Amino acid sequence: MLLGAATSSHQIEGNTFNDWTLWEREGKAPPVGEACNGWEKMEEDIDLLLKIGANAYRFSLEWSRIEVEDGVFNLKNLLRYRRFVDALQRAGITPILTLHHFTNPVWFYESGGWLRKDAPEIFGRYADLVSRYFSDVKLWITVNEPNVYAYRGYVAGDWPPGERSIFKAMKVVRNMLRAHSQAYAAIKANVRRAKVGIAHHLRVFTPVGTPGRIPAYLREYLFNFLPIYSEISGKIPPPAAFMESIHPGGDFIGINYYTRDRVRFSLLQPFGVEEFPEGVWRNSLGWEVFPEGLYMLLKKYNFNRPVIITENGIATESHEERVRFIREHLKQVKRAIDEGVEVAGYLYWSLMDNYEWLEGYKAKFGIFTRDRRSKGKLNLREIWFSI
Ligand code: IFM
Repeated sequence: MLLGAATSSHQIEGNTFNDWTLWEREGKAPPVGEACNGWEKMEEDIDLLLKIGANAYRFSLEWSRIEVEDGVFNLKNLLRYRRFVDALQRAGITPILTLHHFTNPVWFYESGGWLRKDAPEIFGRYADLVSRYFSDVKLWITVNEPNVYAYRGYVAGDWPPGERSIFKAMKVVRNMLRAHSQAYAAIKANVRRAKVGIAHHLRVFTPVGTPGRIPAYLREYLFNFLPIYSEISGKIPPPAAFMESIHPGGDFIGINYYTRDRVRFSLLQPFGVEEFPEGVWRNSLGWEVFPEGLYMLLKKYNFNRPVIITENGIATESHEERVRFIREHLKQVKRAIDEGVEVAGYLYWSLMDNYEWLEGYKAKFGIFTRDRRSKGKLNLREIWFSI
């Protein structure tokens, strides 16, 4: 079984230049600055992984470093990731490469981004180039959390590009699924043994009272079911498309799991309103911690394939609480395994405290932390012990 941790490029590398940089410069998000100095010190992360006994590491390639202009690739930067993958493999750690984790090159963003008609082909070209250089990497994630990306950027509007249109959000989901399909085909053509999937953010939606079933069902359908069903079946259902065919994929099911929403019916909000009862275990961002939800989702969304828990983590200042969180979730993983679900991996989010988007550096998801004042010198806040 793959056991390890996950990160993403913008959240740890520092000094990135992409659409989030523009968002930060407009004062709409805290500045990422040097983050964890990961671009300079990636290899140090291997020591951290070895320290926790990890045999796998999920991280993302920063598209904006690789495709610096439309169709112009910076091979020097690509080879920097190549060296890192070599070092991981020498250390006996399986790399799991993510091609898109929320951030986009500025040229892509400014020309329409994921609303561009040709966005899937553009992404497919990037996936094709990258996979030629990593033909020995077995595990690939094309896109991370297309549902969250589309919701935050195109419905809530608090992430770039700050749109508020369900119609556009559906177009973005459709394009990301098409892009996944293009990338899937490119990677499979270049990497003989590749296993390719999407990292889906799944949530448990619990209705409050009988009328709450309606908005809970709507959320379940759009947020959980639509992207994962499209990936597995190769058909994108309404309202994102009318059973449009894409490449059926999902060599494994990637699940990112954090929380559940309790949903109450509202006449004013088709998706209902969330309830926050007292006395519930919550992380430092106020998200409910509900370990049993992982079991429920593993049972419901395994599609009789191997599942990799591509993210699961807690924002907390307390080491003890993090250990308790991991233990409780692993118990639920075991429960699902005992009932026949094939769980091929568990990756804790995150290896180290990092840039949590709008929350900046306030949310502490890390097993380790970095003392940012000393320019990324490691300060080992170690909480991992035998779980
Ligand atoms: O930090 C994020 C990550 O980028 C995507 N999944 C959820 C994490 C915690 O919010």
